[in-house]
Amino acid sequence: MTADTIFALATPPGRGAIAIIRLSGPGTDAALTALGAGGLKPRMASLRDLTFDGRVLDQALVLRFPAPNSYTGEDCAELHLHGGRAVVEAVGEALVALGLRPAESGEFTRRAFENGRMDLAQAEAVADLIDAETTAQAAQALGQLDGALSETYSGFRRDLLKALALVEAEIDFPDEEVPDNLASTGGPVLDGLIADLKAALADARRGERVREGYRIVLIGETNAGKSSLFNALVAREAAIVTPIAGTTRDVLDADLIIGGYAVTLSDTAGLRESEDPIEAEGVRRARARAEQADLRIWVRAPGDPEGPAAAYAGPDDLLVLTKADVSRPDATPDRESLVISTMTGEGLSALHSWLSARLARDLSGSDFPAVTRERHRRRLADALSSVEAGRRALDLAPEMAGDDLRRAAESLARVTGAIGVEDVLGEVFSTFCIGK
Ligand SMILES: Nc1nc2c(ncn2[C@@H]2O[C@H](COP(=O)(O)OP(=O)(O)OP(=O)(O)O)[C@@H](O)[C@H]2O)c(=O)[nH]1
Ligand SMILES: [Mg+2]
Repeated sequence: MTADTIFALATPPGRGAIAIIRLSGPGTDAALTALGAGGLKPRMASLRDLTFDGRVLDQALVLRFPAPNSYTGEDCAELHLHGGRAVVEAVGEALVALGLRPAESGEFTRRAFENGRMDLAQAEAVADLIDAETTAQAAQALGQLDGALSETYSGFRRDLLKALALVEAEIDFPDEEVPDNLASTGGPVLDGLIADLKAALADARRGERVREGYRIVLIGETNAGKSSLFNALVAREAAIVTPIAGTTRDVLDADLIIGGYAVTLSDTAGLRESEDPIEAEGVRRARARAEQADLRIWVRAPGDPEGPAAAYAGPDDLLVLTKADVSRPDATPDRESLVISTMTGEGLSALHSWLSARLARDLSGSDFPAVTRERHRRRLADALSSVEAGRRALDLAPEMAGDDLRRAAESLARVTGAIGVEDVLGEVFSTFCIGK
């Protein structure tokens, strides 16, 4: 149990109209009283002069949230101060003098989790919502905060526990009172669960890509116009463009938003054999990036050979034919393609629309909430392999299936923090900002 009382600035540091300091813990009411803001009605805003050591610190709007109906489940309060550095500093110093401790990152939300106010997946959603920069990220985080993702995981776990109960009944009462085929009725339940887990895993990349950004990589021959296109898409002269073949060496990344989705766009070295060790390393990196990308744009200038880029551009990737102002392709390629010129701007808005449509196709909703983190995906994959092992055992020796199913239940429980969570707490809360 947490006995100490913490506080933190919940608004961004620096100068602003209002700064909010948040308090949580058993000493909250005593601290309010010591500052001259005692006896407040719960959840009602009251204007008070905050005083300490005979000095007025600020005229503040104070809110008190008694346990357990607060964010953390403990006694909480919010001090809405005038947002000047001196005011915030003076109130912080007074709180320390009163024995309160500055909170660590994520500590408020960690307490909320520990007091059963939310599960781990919801706590992660709080962090994601704070970090959200696109509407899609915010919508996904809100859905997760709402408990939609937790509900999906709990549903998996309920099916699993149902099958486990059947198997254990068979083990505990092996005589005639229980029909011997009891365990086998668990088979269809497990088959359904295996199908659901597979579907969730097949869909898992979608949630992670919405959260972390969809990876688009430009590949092609040297001088194809990759860096020119990169600059056009990011709307600044980010990459060096010259008529010299082999200008780009390092991979250049830029974060942008297309159609409401976060995208990481990468410019790469032209793919060619090179004696120059620097260029050869650039080409190696370009190939590695191309392999990991969600979408490859094969940038090809008039007269460029098929070249090595063809090997990386799959049927689902996009061919962009550049330098349309110089020469236009006379035949339509037998793959999805667009014709552009970064010199005249031709085709750039069509490319933008194409990319928006592709992002919507790959990232917009499906039947159930997307798995948003690698942590969840790992646990689901563990659960799937245990359930599959349990399913195989069910037909041979049900007493063996029990262990597998218990292991699977544990993997699923770890996602939402229902059991065995100590080791994942650090992983989840270390990425939070202070004051959340
Ligand atoms: N006329 C015309 N020239 C272009 C166009 N796009 C690029 N270029 C020129 O083509 C040359 C190579 O362009 P880059 O964008 O540096 O090509 P790259 O594919 O990044 O080349 P590397 O970095 O060497 O692999 C430069 O001189 C550009 O000005 C275009 O649409 N029209
Ligand atoms: Mg380049």
